[in-house]
Amino acid sequence: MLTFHNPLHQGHAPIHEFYRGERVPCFEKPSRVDYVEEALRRRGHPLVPPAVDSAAVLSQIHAPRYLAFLKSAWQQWVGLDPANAAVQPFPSVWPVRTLRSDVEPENFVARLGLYSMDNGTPMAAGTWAAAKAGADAAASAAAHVAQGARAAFCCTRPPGHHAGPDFMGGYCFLNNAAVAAQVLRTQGASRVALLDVDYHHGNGTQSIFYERSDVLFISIHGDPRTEYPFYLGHADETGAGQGAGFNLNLPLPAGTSAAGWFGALEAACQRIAADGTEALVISLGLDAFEGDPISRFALASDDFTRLGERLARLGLPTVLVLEGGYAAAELGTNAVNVLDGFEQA
Ligand code: OKP
Ligand code: ZN
Repeated sequence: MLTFHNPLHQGHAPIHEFYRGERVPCFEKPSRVDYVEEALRRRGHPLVPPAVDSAAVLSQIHAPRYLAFLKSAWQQWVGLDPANAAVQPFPSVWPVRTLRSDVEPENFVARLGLYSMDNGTPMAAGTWAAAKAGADAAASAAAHVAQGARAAFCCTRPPGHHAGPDFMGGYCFLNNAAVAAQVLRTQGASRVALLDVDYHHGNGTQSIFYERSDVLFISIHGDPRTEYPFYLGHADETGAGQGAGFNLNLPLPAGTSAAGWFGALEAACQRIAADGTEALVISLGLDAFEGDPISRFALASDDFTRLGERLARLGLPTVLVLEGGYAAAELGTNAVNVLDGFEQA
């Protein structure tokens, strides 16, 4: 399967994040994608760089002031003090209920909080360039499928599905899967389904499409009552306005077995098949893997082959976009198992 890779991902290399109140090495690290690229080459999947500039579609997905902030955030940070070049910025204050988010503060860390949902999304010097090239790769994969390819893979980091209209979060800055869905829509598919199989609910993607009926969002994920992102992803979130009925959350308890997980996948696939869907985007997180260090589902590597087979049986033009998955050494095998299962079905 043709893979659009992100040639700039290594420039996004923050050193640490906070975990249980302590600073720990980042789980979302460059070697993740290095492992996937190595497995793609070994198993015969061609890799090409992005061919499309996603700037126009990004402004259909994200708010202008958020994009403007993200683009220049690192320069703003280092402009405060040249020594900041060796320091990661973290937000420490957020405009929650009753506080105003319409006025951009002049203080950098306050602006960072305005545009963040958590303190778990560290930045580095190359973050904007890496995130933008990833969105370009997602747009490229979608354009390739819109032009008639059966499927394409976007192999990128940082991931995207927690990034909402105007905020970053959960290691995500730009919503690559939303970009892919939007490109499919504007290039001919009148109804797109976006299925998110990452362990964590794709809150950003849900919010981007919550009032739209042209993009059906479905997510299988750890129950937000106990799992990140905690504040979205419940079964009673079914869409609003024009989008009423076009959002389907399938939360599962932490510890759910592979059999339980595939039951939810079957429900998701039946809804996609019943919906007049013309094109499919998969938010391909691989952290439902039994060996994932921060997640609690139990898929084995072979189960990812079965996932690919089931997705292929939907018979739809399909864009797969890499999201999470933190068992880095197994990530290549698990990701390429999905692609091979898809192609062999
Ligand atoms: C991103 B994706 C706390 C550590 C946990 C949230 C997990 C983000 C997962 N700072 N951070 O959906 O794989
Ligand atoms: Zn995840």
